[in-house]
Amino acid sequence: MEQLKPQDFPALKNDTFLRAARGEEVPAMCLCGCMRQAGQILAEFRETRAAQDFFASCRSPEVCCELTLQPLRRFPLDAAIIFSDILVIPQALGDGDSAWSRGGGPVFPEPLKGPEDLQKLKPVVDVSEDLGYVFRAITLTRHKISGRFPLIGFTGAPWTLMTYMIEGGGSNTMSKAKQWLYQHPGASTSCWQLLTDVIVDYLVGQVAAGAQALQVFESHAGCLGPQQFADFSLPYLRGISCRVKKKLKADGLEQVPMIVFAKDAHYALEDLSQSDYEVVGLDWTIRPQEAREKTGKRVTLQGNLDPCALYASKENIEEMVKKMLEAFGCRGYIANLGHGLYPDMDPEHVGAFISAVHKYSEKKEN
Ligand code: 1CP
Repeated sequence: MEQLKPQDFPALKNDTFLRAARGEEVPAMCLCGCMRQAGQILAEFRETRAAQDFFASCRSPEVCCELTLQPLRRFPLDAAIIFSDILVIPQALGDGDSAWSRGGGPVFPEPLKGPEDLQKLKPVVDVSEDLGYVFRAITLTRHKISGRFPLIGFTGAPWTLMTYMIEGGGSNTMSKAKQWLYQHPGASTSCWQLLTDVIVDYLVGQVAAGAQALQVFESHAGCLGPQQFADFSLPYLRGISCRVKKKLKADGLEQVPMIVFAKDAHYALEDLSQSDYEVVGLDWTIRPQEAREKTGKRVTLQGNLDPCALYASKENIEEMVKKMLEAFGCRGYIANLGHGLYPDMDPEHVGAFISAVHKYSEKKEN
């Protein structure tokens, strides 16, 4: 396979997503299928994925490119999100090849047990060496997209990544990770600083490779309260957006819109809308009006249909989409789900969601 270079990309023909992200007027409401596991509902995706283990898929630019494009072949979406995972960063900090494996979900067989285990992590990650496979996947995919829609890169935020590194996988309570907040605040801070440094280089590297927007997932914000979020998450989210923007400028790269999604952190929406992100993602547990009141006109909002609404009949899905679009209005809004899809969801119901967005957004004035 020839090595494509991150230059001479085909001209972008559909910039609806990028314009909506920047709060500009768009001809119709924009729709982005960019939540985790979007492809899992498709037979072709499951087939491609089954051919190798999860992280082997992430390391193959050709496989990532194919998995990124499969949902876009089925559905008329306005943006693609690169196939990868937030867990590639903890993996790069650990012992590379064997640190993570997957059964029902990602597993870290030797999670951090106490502050002394931080010594086991690499003190510096060279992103072009340790995460260069993601950059190559982005470059290849951007070329293959041929300008039909923009490509979004992403990362996990420090707190969310640290929960996986301490819990060793998913957890309902995050009690082991939260124990660190109370018992080892200094070590927690060192860990977040290390993660933030890697994340900043990683995001800038994604833009250099061809990413046209960036999303930061703080998926485990919900187990922090308002004060803990203010102390342990927000400063790092702000550090990431501010440092990425500065570094893009210093490196002569284009500025790209940045999206922050802090699941269940409604109490922080006002702060998040003042954190140098152009877009704030919403889960489904907040009313659109309330989210607008808290964020004003400062940012574009993205979301927020309950993914489980896709288990409803197609008629009901259409009705729910109509209500959601009326509540958010067209300007400064990107239609999406409030979180990822589940593998047992019917692709036809995803199609009904997307058709409903097109039907009702095209009718509306901005
Ligand atoms: O939809 C896509 O395929 C886009 C690529 C993508 C993204 C944006 C994947 C592929 N993962 C992610 C982000 C991600 N990964 C998040 C943030 C978004 C969110 O809150 O959902 C998180 C928390 C993860 C961690 C992760 N990866 C989990 C959850 C574990 C837990 O219990 O907490 C799981 C199950 C995965 C595996 C995974 N990543 C991606 C896919 C398609 C899958 C499913 C497994 C597979 O394909 O075999």
